[in-house]
Amino acid sequence: MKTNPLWWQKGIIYQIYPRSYQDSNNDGIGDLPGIRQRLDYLQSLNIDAIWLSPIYPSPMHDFGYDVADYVDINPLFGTMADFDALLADTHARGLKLIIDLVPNHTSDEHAWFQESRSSRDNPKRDWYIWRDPAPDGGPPNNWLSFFGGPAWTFDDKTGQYYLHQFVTQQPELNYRHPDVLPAMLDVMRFWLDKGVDGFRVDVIWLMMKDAALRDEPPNPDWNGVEPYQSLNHIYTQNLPEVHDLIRQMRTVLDEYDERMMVGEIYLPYDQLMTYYGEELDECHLPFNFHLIQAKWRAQTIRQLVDSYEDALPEGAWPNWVLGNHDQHRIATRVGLAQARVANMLLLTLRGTPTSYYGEEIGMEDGRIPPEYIQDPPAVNQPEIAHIIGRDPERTPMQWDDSAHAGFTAETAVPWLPVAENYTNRNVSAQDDDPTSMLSFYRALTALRRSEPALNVGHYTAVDHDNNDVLAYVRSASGRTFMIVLNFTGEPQEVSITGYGEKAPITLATHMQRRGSVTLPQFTLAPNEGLILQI
Ligand code: TEU
Ligand code: CA
Repeated sequence: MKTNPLWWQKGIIYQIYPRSYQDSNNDGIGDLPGIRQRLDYLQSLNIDAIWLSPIYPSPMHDFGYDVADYVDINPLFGTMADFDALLADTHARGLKLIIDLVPNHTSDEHAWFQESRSSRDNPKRDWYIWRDPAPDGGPPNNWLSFFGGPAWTFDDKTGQYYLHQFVTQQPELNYRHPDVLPAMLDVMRFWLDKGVDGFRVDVIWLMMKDAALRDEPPNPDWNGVEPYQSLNHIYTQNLPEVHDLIRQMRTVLDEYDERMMVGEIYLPYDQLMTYYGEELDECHLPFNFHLIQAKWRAQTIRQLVDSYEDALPEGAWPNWVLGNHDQHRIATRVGLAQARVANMLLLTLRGTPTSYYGEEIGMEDGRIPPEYIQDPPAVNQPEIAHIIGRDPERTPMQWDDSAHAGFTAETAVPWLPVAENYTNRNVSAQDDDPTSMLSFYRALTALRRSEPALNVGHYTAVDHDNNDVLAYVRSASGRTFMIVLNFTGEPQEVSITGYGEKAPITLATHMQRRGSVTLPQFTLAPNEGLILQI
């Protein structure tokens, strides 16, 4: 068991996509005063930290991940005074606030890029990655954008290409230039001085690129769907030099009390672990996205949890994620009934859980009519928009059954349409229903908070012979819970030996279920999960 756990180890992180949470001024876009109005609700979820996706000034080509100024607030979201008020109120309630930091690229409207593109001899020219055209006039190499097309755009004024692995309007900073990282560290200090508790760092594993800009080799396993996946990204991702940058970022955080960073990193476990740092001197938490990517099978998840636990370096703290603003929602991926099992898993595994707004009420992906599609990868690649488009998981929070689900005024036009199921899938409808998904989520988070076994205790897998059921034990200070999860829509017979006979049910996905089970022989209902006391 972890002794003296820090807030980001013991606590639950809740991600808010600010555009979609609560609109306070009826322009159809969520904002900071809107979030502030919902602090009662946030507190009622028993979460510990709020992470806000970017709120900086931005032309919104990538909905805020194209930052035009790192030290200000986008007027769409409010003012710096609104931010300060939100931070103060968040802290007053004992909650932490994590903001998104997007160091890999800026907006093309950022002053740094404006200078950089103005002439080849501008002092900021090499703050970005510029290269001459290839001999045929085309891009300098074969690198691709995640969002379709080449990763290079030609700039007429100075006759060179600049690198961008996302939209054209997101030029990439050059961290091989000695002045770039210090500028970003100053950005971090600006927010840390204000009192923010941490950063979620965007695409931290992409921050360094091959100095020689070599062509990337083809990916032999490409399934032919997403062009970006057709190359093996050995020269644009996970370069060894990135660790030195991350260590320097960590050093800044360590100048303050108990601040943290969680890095966005999509990598297999062996490589993911290197982002804790050899001396645990890099990311406090490198995001573990494997529950999002794995097949939803008990066996697969068991293997994934065990291999993660095994791969964790000594002293490194684990974390788990079911969804985010880039991924189809969990309730859509596994179904509404199974989403309760998924939440029980997330909130009983060892390690910091991150919930994506709406997961607590079982929000599903919205249906986006073609004329509403806004996400750049979907706009750029209409043939695969239904697969890679991210608008569906970004639809407005469903608060009640009034027009636009209470997200914005009836007369306003929300920036994305509210999901059709909002009339019954909403906070208000679930609030007073003791067996709703929301009540279940609150019961889970309350239990996790009150039981050291669940928030900081040991994890042990439990062997038994039903391959569709995952079972494990969490324990601390003499208290032990067994979690048993039915990953299927069929009833499952379970037989667990070695843990005694009768085990009282502490919490069940089907909340009416009470009493106890007989461990050597019991039945789980379809999509049922139980937390048992051992
Ligand atoms: O995402 C980076 C990233 O890897 C995603 O592009 C992901 O691969 C894709 O959405 C499919 O899963 C981060 C942000 O989370 C994303 O919203 C931004 O668009 C992107 O960086 C650029 O900043
Ligand atoms: Ca607004």
